[in-house]
Amino acid sequence: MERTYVMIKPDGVQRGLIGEIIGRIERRGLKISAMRMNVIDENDAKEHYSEHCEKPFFGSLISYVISAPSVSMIVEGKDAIKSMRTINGATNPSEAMPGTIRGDFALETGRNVVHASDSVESAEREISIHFKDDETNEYSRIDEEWLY
Ligand code: RTP
Ligand code: MG
Repeated sequence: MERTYVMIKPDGVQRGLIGEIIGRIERRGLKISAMRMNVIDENDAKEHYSEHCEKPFFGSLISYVISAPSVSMIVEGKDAIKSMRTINGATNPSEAMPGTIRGDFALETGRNVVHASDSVESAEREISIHFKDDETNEYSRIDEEWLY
């Protein structure tokens, strides 16, 4: 099993899309093992997006991500990293397929509703930025035996 870090960004929270997004993750069969709503600390946001620190959009990306509360989650399951990226859709919503979160709910790259880690290394790095070890939960989903 793999785990990944998922964020419902401030626009997703402010547009009332939390339930919609969590519903899609749960219905797919992925398991949410940690979840929190908070305004992300500015230094944590900069650390989270450090790969983009030289990009022209870095400043606006950081202000956007800390502009209001976001929802942070650890999501687990088979190929969780790739599956979550597929559920989210392309970074630029105009290229995101209908049926994906970005393809159904977004128009702008700078307001694209959700984040998910892009590799095993990114997932572990991002989880350690946003969660302490004792914030994760172990439990069985009742449908696990049909999913796997
Ligand atoms: P994310 O990290 O948020 O899941 O998005 P991603 O992997 O699909 O895309 P990434 O390249 O990592 O970009 C991170 C976020 O930066 C904003 N962005 N703005 N040209 C632009 O103005 C631009 N490019 C990227 C987006 O919010 C993107 O999700
Ligand atoms: Mg990314």
